Amino acid sequence: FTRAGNTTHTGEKFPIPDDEKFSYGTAGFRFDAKKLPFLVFRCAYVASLRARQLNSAIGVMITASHNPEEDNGVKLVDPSGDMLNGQWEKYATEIVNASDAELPSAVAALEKQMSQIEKSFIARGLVQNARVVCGMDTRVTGPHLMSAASQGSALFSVRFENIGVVSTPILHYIVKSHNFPQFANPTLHGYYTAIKEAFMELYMETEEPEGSRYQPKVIVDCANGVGAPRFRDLMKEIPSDYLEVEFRNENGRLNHQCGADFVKIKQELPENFDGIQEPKSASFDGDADRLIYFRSKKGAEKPRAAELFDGDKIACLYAMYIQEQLKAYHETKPTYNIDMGIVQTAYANGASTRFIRDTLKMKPIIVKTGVKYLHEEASEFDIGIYFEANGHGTVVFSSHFDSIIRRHPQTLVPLRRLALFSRVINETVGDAFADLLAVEICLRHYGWSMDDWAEKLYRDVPSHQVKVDVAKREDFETTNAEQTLVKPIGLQEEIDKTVAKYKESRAFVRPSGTENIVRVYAEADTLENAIELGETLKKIVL
Ligand code: 16G
Ligand code: ZN
Repeated sequence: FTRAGNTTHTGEKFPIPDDEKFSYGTAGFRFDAKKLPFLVFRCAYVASLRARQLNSAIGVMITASHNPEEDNGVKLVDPSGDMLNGQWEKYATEIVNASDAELPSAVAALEKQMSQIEKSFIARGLVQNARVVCGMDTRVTGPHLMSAASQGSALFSVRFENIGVVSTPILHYIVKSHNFPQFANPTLHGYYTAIKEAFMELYMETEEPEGSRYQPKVIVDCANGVGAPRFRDLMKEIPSDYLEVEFRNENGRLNHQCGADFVKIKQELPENFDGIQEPKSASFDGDADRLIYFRSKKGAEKPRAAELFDGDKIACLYAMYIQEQLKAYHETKPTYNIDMGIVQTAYANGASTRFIRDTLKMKPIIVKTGVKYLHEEASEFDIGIYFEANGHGTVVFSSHFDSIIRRHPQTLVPLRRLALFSRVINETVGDAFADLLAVEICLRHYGWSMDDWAEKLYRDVPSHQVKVDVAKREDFETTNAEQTLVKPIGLQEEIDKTVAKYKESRAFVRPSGTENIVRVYAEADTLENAIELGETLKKIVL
């Protein structure tokens, strides 16, 4: 039996099995693209209600990121450019799960949550800033879903702005710029200009040390996604003697045998990068919010094996650079300190966590998987660096940092660097383009080649990841930032016993938040042992 079916923007009835419940996951709603039209249509109502309530711009991003080409997804962006507020994730879930018949009462219930003041603003028509800003990735299903979003917003007469094919971080940036005009011009060009100018100024403030082995060139794997057109646009603005970018994987099948997720999970070179070593290579994912540097692994048995410079390596590079600049500030014995923190997930390579603790003398904070958890925790600091090992991450800066560093002309070079670095970075969310430019600045500052970057920070502990198909991922529950299983009862003890048999080992099992599977992560002294440990744990979980 199915619910009568929900009407899409084209008036079709989309049948939904009675027991199917959609939930707003870590990446919004994400499914086979066939299911998406009515979901996007409904999400656009929610976005337009929130836009009216706050008299602000709200973002809608149509993307399924690194997932297969056939999938698509939708997520909402709050006026600050951050991810959607948790309470509104619940509202979105209620609206999306209502049948056609239930919809008016679900919308009325939502409107009832608004305060009297908000309602009176709306009643008096004081909603001139309300708008829904919608972007999409390069998937063929994007334009149809864009029209679903446009018609969903039209139901509440909220202004709709289609910004076309953009990366997810560009959409976040433009939403923020609409609401904070001093931040940047709220257009694609505004984004390019702001990042380019900050990069070029910071480049001028960077001194390459004598004997530098830095090479100003990167070969970029665009995952056949949005990085291809949009990073090309951005790089047209930056002279090639500052940085030369060679583009690969621009027009093939999206995320297929390429892209940051492929490279990270498989630890393998993407298509069209056979045997590549120098100068540097990097992969974006399909919507360009992840960045992984890599090169061909020297002396590896597998011919396509890749050595990764993942989110952890990027985070540590940033941390080292920022710490050095910040030192100059604290040496002036200022009245107010500027604190700095670093946030990771359980997937962070053990060696990176040790490097942060022992060399940088910082206390890394470990949180649950999902950008919003990292972002939230990083926002507690004046300078909060966060990265997932998969290459998603950024640096966020507090208003305290703003008032001390960013809003004043600085005489000290390290402080000018900090101010500029904060503008190269896209604070709203991890941004592969901005992150790549920031990495290049750090490498140039230290005069490092890939060899240097590999050797001077730390060596990764060998790791292995496995997916396990289970009947119900809900049977698995974790605690301790996902590092300990509390359900099924007894399983954690068995995992612990197995892990104890390996040297330098660490492992955890957690249910995926995006697929109906359980993931196993294992580290050990050698790659063979990490693989063996991972596969043994898989058998235990099954
Ligand atoms: C989503 C998350 C990403 C996380 C991944 C984990 C956002 C924007 N994206 O893609 O941060 O690493 O899910 O997937 O939050 P998993 O739960 O299937 O392992
Ligand atoms: Zn992505």
